[in-house]
Amino acid sequence: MGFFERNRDELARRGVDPARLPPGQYFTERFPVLHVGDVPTISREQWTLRLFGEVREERTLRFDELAALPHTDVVCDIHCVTKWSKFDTRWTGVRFRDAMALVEVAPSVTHVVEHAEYGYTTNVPLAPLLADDVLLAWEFDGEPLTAEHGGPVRLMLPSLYFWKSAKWLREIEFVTGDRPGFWERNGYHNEGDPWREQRYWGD
Ligand SMILES: Nc1nc2c(c(=O)[nH]1)N[C@H]1C(S)=C(S)[C@@H](COP(=O)(O)O)O[C@H]1N2
Ligand SMILES: [Mo]
Repeated sequence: MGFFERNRDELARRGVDPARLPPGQYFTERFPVLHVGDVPTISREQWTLRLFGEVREERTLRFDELAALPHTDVVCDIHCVTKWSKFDTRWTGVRFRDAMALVEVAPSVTHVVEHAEYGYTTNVPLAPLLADDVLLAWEFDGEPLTAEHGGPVRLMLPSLYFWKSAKWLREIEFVTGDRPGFWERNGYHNEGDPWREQRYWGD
């Protein structure tokens, strides 16, 4: 029996339904740190988030303004394209759609580009971002999000592979038409649905 089968068996032994694991994934209790480049250290006081693009009037929020919006806890499973999944992760933040409501987005908008520190970008259609469990998150497991996991604020979009959840989020751009981001231009699948195993170009 191979590693992936043993891993699924282990999950079942723990009373977790192995059907929660997308194809080709294994579960881990660790929380790997994955990104390109250095970890930026930016304080909550220095941090801002700009909402721009095809909106009536763009806005830039400070951390305290974001944190003053109604916020919520989400418990979700996360799936990295490098094949690890982590179950029942708990995040605190503002729902993406509540932040989006602060700017009047043009009806023509179809996609969003997340812009992070050091120029990391990732593209997502608007529809999956409007789900209940999509957050601009600043806490993990009840603690401030550490710099290595994307603090002060990261996007949390559990329905797609984890590279679509930008750490060190700084700008949200609303666009009409798709515009592939960093990994999407460098070999990763444009859509990135873990249940369809959309890892790389051509999958
Ligand atoms: N800004 C930025 N966000 C990023 C990345 C990155 O390189 N830069 N990597 C992505 C990838 S590939 C993964 S798997 C997750 C990893 O998040 P973690 O380090 O908190 O586990 O962050 C995503 N967000
Ligand atoms: Mo990843």
